[in-house]
Amino acid sequence: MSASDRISEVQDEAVAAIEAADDPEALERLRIQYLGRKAELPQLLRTIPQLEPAERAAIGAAGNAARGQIERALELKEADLAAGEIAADDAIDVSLPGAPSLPVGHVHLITQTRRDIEDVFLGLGFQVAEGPEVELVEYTFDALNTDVTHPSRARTDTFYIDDDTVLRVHTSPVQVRAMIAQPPPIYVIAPGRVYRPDNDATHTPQFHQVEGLAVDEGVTLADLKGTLLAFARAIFGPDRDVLLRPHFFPFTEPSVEVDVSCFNCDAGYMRDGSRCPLCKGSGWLEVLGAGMVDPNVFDYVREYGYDPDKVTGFAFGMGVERIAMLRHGVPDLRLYFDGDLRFLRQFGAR
Ligand code: 2U9
Repeated sequence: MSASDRISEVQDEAVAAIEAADDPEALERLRIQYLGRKAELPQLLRTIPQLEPAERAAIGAAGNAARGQIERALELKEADLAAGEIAADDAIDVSLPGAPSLPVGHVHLITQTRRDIEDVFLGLGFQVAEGPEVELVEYTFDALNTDVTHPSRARTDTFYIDDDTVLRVHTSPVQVRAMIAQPPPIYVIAPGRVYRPDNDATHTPQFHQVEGLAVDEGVTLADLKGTLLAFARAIFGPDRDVLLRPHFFPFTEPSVEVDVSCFNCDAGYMRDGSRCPLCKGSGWLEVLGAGMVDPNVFDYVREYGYDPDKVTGFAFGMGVERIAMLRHGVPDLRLYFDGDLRFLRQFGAR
C-alpha cells in the first residue's frame, strides 16, 4: 500500500471512530491513538524530510490534510458532547415558566365559603377537626342517640358500605372521635364532605357541612345563641339578628332551627314595597340547625371524661352549599359541579 493510501485509510478510520465516540474520555483516548506522539500519522509526518523530494510535497500535503481532518472531527465531537451534557443536566429547568403556560383555575366557592366559616369559629376559639368519610355506623348513629328505627338509618337514606360501615351522612362522628381523643373542655368544628342518596333540584348526593361542638362546665343555650349571632354577623353582615325556632334532632335536646335576619330587604319587603325574593317576604333565612347536646350522647363517651352531670354542651350543623347560595344568590346547585370558571371567577378569593 502506498503511503498516501495508508494516510487516507488512517484518516477514514480515525474520523469514523471519533464520530462514534459517546463520551469525552473515549474522545481523549482517540486523540492519543491518532494524534499522540507515538501514533502512526504523526510518526509518518516526522519522516517526510527524509523522503525523496518528488514524494515529499504530495505525502506532506496528504498527511497534513489528514491531521487537519482528524483535529476538526475531534473539535466537532467535543462541542457535540459538551452540548449533550448541558442538555442532559438541564433537561428540566424548574425556573422556566410552563410552555405553553397553563390556564390558571380558581378557588372553588365552596372552598372559600368553608374557609370563611372556619375563620369565624377559629376566631371564637374553636379548633378544626377532620375525620374519615367512610365511617362506622356506631359513630354515625349509635353514639349520636339515633334510635335503630330512625329513618336516616334506612338503606334508602344512607349509603351503606356494609352493615357496620357507611359514607358519613354528617360530620358529627368527627366530634365523637374528638371527644374520645380529648376530655372536656372541647371547642371544635368539623368541616367536610358528607353523602346522602338524594338527587333533586335542592339536594345532591354529596355536599359539605360544617358542624360545631362546645362542651364545658356551665355551657348554656345563651352561649349557643351568642356564638351563632357572632357567626351570622361575620358571614351575613354586622346588622344581622338570629331567631331560634324549636325543632327535633336525636342528638340535641332542646333542638332548634336557626334563622338569620334577611340581608336583602327590610323585614321581608324591598324599598319599592315589593316582597323580598330571597326570604320570600318572611324577613328570615333558615341557615342551620343546633341544640344542647343530649345527655345520652355524653353517656356514650362518659368513660373519656364526659359526665352528663358535670358538663353541658351545644352543637350546630350547617350546609356549606346553602350558606354560599344564600350569601351570593347562587340560583342552582349544578353550578357547584360544573367547574365553569365564568361562575367561579365571580367570587374573588379572600
Ligand atoms: C355531637 C353532638 C351533636 C350537630 C348538629 C344539626 C343540629 C343540624 C343539619 C344542618 C343542615 C345538617 O347540613 S344539614 O342538612 N344539621 O341541624 N347538626 S345539631 O350535632 C351534634 C354533633 C356532634 C357529638
